[in-house]
Amino acid sequence: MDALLVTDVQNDFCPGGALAIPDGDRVVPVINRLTELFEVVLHTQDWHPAGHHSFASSHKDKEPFDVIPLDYGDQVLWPDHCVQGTDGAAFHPELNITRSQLVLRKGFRKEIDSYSAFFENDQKTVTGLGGYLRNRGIKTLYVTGLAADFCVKWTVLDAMKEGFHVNIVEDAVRGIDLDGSLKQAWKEMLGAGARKISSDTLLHHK
Ligand code: VGL
Ligand code: ZN
Repeated sequence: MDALLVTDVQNDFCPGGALAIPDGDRVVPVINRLTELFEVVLHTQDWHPAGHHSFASSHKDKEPFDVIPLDYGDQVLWPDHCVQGTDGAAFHPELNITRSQLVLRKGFRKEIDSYSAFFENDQKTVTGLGGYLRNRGIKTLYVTGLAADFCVKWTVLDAMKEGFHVNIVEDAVRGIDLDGSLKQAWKEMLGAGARKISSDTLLHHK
């Protein structure tokens, strides 16, 4: 069985949002079309408490996009984004989540960021998604959403480590692209065994 995984299609990652991704909202109609094709549709939602440690505003003399060492490794500092319960954390208003079977929230621990939908950034704390997918007999994921070079990338890499097959829908993702991070992300994801597919191909073969 396969599932469509829709990553972080939230207002703060779309134009006008706190951590806007160029053309981030363009994934919405593509994902809405794909949603109809899948029996299992799952969403993730970046969901930080105010004062989260991944926010530059939580650190003295730091600016958004600075990088600092934390216990678990280097952390990019972000503008405040996806604060629990705010409009910025809400899904894009046109994203069709009616058929969603799971909304997995992540990044809710103040001290630790979570890009991946499987493991938080310490790469040890689990979100429970691996167990959920295994319990449901899901073997293959079609991954979409934001941002291709952060949450999508870490989700894809962890999914493969967890033994799932992964297809990335190339026109259903967009990246932040910090210093070439988008190109690097594709290299890592494809190098680790993920496949790239277009939404058209998927629409015609499913
Ligand atoms: C994300 C940066 C910070 C993402 C989330 O969804 O890719 N990026 N929080
Ligand atoms: Zn975040």
